[in-house]
Amino acid sequence: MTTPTPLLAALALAAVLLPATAQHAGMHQPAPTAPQSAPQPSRAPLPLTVQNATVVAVPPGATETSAFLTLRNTGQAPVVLTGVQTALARHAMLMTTRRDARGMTGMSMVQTLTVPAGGTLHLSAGGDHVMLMDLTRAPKVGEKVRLTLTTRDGRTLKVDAVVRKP
Ligand SMILES: [Cu+2]
Repeated sequence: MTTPTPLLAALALAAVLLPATAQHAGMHQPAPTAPQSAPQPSRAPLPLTVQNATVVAVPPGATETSAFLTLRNTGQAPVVLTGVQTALARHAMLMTTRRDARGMTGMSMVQTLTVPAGGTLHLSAGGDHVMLMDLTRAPKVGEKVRLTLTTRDGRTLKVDAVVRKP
């Protein structure tokens, strides 16, 4: 006996509509392994400036946190972020937060986030953000945490984010 299609549809819908807390507790998938790009010393640096890079301080024993920053693209082309890595977390990923038709907020992993040409991408609480899962240690308030962002064209941007209380 095969499972009826409506059940599968309902399960898929439930997965999409889970609230943010449930997403953070259990729905995160391990980040896909980012392709290890070879050193590219001759590539031009990314036309990005970084402001307010923050890792949110969490209590001892916490297993995950978020990182926020503002990226400004001074270039003529969009910059597409495809991943993030840090020694602070075994899994780091790009996430977005959306409000559904019923007003429920949920977050989901996304493959890319784009900094528009001449524009700004705000990574913030309640919006697009970086998720740090399975922390390797407790971040200390005031310390700097290195985040390495990867772009679709294989370049990287190293960001030193400061651990701050929310
Ligand atoms: Cu998240």
